[in-house]
Amino acid sequence: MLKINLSDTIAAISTPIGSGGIGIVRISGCKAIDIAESIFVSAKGKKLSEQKSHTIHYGSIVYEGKTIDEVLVSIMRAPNTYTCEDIAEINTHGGYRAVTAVLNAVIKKGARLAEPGEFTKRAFLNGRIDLTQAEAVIDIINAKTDKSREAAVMRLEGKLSAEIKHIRENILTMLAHIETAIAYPEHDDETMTYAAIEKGTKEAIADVERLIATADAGKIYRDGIKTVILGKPNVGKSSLLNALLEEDRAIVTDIPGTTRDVVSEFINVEGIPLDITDTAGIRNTDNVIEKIGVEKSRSLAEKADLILLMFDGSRELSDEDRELIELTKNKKTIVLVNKLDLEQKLDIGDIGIEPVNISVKNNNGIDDIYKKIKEMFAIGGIETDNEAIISGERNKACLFKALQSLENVMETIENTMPEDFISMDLTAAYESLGEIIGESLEEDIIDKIFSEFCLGK
Ligand SMILES: Nc1nc2c(ncn2[C@@H]2O[C@H](COP(=O)(O)OP(=O)(O)OP(=O)(O)O)[C@@H](O)[C@H]2O)c(=O)[nH]1
Ligand SMILES: [Mg+2]
Repeated sequence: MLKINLSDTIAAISTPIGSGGIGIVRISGCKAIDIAESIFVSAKGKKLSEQKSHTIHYGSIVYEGKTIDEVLVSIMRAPNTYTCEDIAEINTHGGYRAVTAVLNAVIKKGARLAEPGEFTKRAFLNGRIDLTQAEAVIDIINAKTDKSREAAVMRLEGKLSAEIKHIRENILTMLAHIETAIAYPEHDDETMTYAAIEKGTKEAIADVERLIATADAGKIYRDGIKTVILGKPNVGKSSLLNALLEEDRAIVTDIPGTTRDVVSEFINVEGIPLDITDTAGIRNTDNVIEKIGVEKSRSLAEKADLILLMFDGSRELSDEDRELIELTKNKKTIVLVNKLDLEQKLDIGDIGIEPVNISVKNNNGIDDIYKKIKEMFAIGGIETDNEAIISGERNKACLFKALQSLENVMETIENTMPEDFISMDLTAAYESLGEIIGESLEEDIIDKIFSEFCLGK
């Protein structure tokens, strides 16, 4: 059982730090409305505690005799709020000083500074949302493309939870079946029991496998495809990054060894987020700074999901090029031959992979790169609007654990081992799936999940 103190009232700035149209201080907990009232002077002399739920009030925040800002205060009473608790939101003019001064006053009046994600954590602990939905909130906040956001919204709406619950119900039915068989052996027809369990387990396995199959797409929509542009110096890597971003982000010169530090950006390839990195051209060099850059390029290449391996079509294949082919041979790689506008001297046969021919200078062939990426990651086929997509390593690990337990069940049946074994593994699968929605989870794991949030959410 979780022992988390929900009795105190928490507060935080819920808007980004900086100048903006408005800044919001959010307060949640049983004293939220009283605390807001203690520093609020209504323009019409209203008392917040006497106002209806889900109403907005105009006035000022006054603390220790000084007016801090002109504000609008929204009050929302439990249980129909984000956290299921009383909430007051103070809308200030969005300057850093104004919001922090209001937050300080709120804290002095008895609220505690909220931890990252604590508002959402309360929504979870108060039972309004389950863990897949809470995680979906983080994913919506961090969504890099509309497709990423759509996939997360589906989880927030409970599509993934519904699927997990369906599989768990199936497992529970089987468990009940076994318990009855064990309790009333005289009524037990063993072949019947085994046949029913086998059918149910097969179904559960198929359901879990289907969800696992969405994990790659889920990861891509959430984190983006980690893409690294690799090549020897001067082939046009930084030029390609700039072309993809449609802005002059990286420095381009005709001097080999221009890029020393890595430059990373997100680009949106028809809904697929690409986390793309331009690297220092790889070559043997005595220059200390360049050497560090080259080492970074190598280690980034190791961790990448996708490598755009670039060659200069106007030069013959060099030892550096061959070294790069060797370095990337076990990676998902798209070979690009650049500078198609110049006289071609590169012998493609040497590379052994069908390349995409481009000229960054003339903006030629860039669409072919996009096409190739979509083909390679085959995510055109996953429809974010009608399939639950799992996201995050935690969920994937739980699904794999459940799958393993279900496969153990099948083995037990094949070897006609005692029903107790089946019962044990089904229970394990049931619990692993429960971890996804946040049932039977340890407190520290829950804390870790919510610490990924930003402040004020
Ligand atoms: N003709 C021609 N020149 C190009 C093309 N793409 C890039 N260049 C030129 O090639 C030179 C090198 O380009 P960069 O983008 O700096 O090359 P890089 O691979 O980033 O080089 P390093 O950072 O040194 O590793 C520049 O002078 C570019 O203008 C192309 O498609 N055709
Ligand atoms: Mg460069």
